[in-house]
Amino acid sequence: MADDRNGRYALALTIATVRPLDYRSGRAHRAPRGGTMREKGQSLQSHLVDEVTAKRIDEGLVTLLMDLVRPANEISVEVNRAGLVEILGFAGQQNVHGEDVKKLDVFADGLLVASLRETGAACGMASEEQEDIIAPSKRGEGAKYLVFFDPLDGSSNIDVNVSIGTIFAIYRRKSPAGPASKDDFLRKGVEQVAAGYFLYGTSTMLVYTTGHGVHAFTLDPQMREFRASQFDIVTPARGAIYSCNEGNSSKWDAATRGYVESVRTGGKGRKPYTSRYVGSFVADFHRNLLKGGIFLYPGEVQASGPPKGKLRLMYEANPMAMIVEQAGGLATDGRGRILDIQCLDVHHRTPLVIGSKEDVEEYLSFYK
Ligand code: AFP
Repeated sequence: MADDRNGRYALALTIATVRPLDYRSGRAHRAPRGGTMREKGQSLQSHLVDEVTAKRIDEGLVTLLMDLVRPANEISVEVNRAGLVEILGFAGQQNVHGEDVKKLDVFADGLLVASLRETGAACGMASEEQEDIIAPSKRGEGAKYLVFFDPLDGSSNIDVNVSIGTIFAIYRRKSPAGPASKDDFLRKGVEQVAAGYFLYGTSTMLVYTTGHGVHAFTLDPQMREFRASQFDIVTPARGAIYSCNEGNSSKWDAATRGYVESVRTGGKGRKPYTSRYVGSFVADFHRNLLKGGIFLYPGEVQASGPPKGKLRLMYEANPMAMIVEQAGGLATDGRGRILDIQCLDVHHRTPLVIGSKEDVEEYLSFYK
């Protein structure tokens, strides 16, 4: 942890030196052997330091992840206060204190960008909220990583108090220096070095992967600290849940309609699947990751060319595809692996079918 070009690793350095107390027992954590101690209740910072010690990630990635964690912590507070907007004022207006009130998704975007620019851990950013690539701060120009994020996915659910989330994907730059180039952003998901999401639900959770398993951390609302709740998540090989907006079924291709009909009605000695659709991708994905099942946002059939998807490749489909594959599942656009799609534009859209391995394989069998 000695290399500290921009003084950015002070936090990780402190954590490496002072071992935190165990969350439940109050005992100090044992020094990790080979940096692989993974215990429920371990703080996120402590876990990330262990990952660096085990050489699974580097300090630059720790800084970047913590740059996402800090705003997510604040977003979580604001999401909980969202109902008060009714009382305190609406977007574009002033609240009772005479301050401008921003829409929550714009507010979340601003927090993430400011955090990433402050430490200079990213050489570029792309956000669902902004049309253009976001330039780094001066100190970020030498950073190794660039990041995509959807600051508040499912934001149409804010007004009705339903779970929403922040999704992120991190790539290593290809250009040698300076702000990330356009080519640094036009990548395949298979090149992601890390991906994850924050779920603002009954608890706030972080689920992430750096290609070494999928780990979940839950925010302690008192301490405002993320604590490990599950390491090495494995998604069931088959589920009994299907998640899709069936109101769109007339726009789907025959294979997709046939598949959804088969899981909806059962048959072949199998019970019908349960339908569960929140309309917040993070919430639908998280439930299916833990319980097993399949999420579908198929493309709309066009007069010519491939079906047109709604979800965004770089900050919805790819990060979740990396997580699901790490957990033993699959993600496809109906024609191939999501992670192999070449991004053509930072806001590229794709059809997406994602979830338990056997369920996604069965979906694909309807194309044969
Ligand atoms: P919003 O962020 O506009 O609410 O969109 C959410 C989303 O991108 C994704 O989170 C949902 O799975 C999907 O769209 C829901 O789309 P439908 O409302 O068309 O079912």
